[in-house]
Amino acid sequence: MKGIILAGGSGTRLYPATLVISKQLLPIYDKPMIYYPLSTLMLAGITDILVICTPADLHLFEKLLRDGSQFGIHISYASQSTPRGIADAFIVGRDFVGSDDVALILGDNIFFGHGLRELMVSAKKNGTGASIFAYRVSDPDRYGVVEFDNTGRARSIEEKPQFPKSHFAVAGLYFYDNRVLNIAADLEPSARGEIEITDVNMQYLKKQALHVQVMGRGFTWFDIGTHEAYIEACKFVQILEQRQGLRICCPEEIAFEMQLISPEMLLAAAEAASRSQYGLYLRDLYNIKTGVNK
Ligand code: TTP
Repeated sequence: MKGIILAGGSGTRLYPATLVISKQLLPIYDKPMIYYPLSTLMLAGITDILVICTPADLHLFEKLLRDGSQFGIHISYASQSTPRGIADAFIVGRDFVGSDDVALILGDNIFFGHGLRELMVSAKKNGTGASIFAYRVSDPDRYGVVEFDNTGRARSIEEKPQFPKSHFAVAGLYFYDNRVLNIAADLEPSARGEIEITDVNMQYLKKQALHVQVMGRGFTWFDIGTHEAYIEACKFVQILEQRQGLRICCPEEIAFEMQLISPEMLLAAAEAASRSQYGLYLRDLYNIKTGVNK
């Protein structure tokens, strides 16, 4: 399965912070925002990843993430000339996906919770169709909203409805079979001029091939569109990391735990960031895992 991180967009709600730099390059507490969706895909076991961003930001993403080999994965890049909509990921990324299945994650979405890896692995295993996740939010009208029937199956999905039929928003992490390429290619833009991921999901729903799993209250999902959401996400990561002394969504650590990189590569990453707390964390990890501090 291939993975796509959609990290374009204009970030207008975060102006002027995002006037000259991509939202997904802003730090969430101790690391760039894009590390979080990248870590999520890595936890799902996806090692071939396409980053889609604006043409202006391309060189910055390449500078930050390089070819991915430092994380034991392969990262390639494509640019989206205008923010045509989330489903555009499958038009821009068509050649990259080829004949594979594909997972898409939005570059400004953070997922955290015990059991996330298992949830994603089961979504990946679903085989044909699409697997998406619903999360209860207090403001569903800002999202794609899923309505469930009384057996727990999705009955409808509506994009930003004025009168939402439930509190369950569709989160920005989607697993699709290869049919998504043709579904996206045939979409017409919506009234707001975007090709909508909700229209993709509705096609799967019509084919009775849409699996919607609810992420319960043990999970955290942030969608960083506004200044308030931005600072909340920063605070969340800070509180969690300071309380536990463990970092979350640290791609070097995930790569090491998943045996994608060697202890020597972990040490090299620690040395490259040696003057920061992040670097010290990687160094401690190396010491513990290689028995230096047993
Ligand atoms: P949005 O939050 O819909 O848009 P945005 O990030 O550009 O922000 P604003 O509304 O403030 O202008 O996008 C959600 C995510 O998807 C975000 O990570 C950007 C990305 N995206 C693209 O890369 N291309 C697109 O065409 C769209 C619509 C979004």
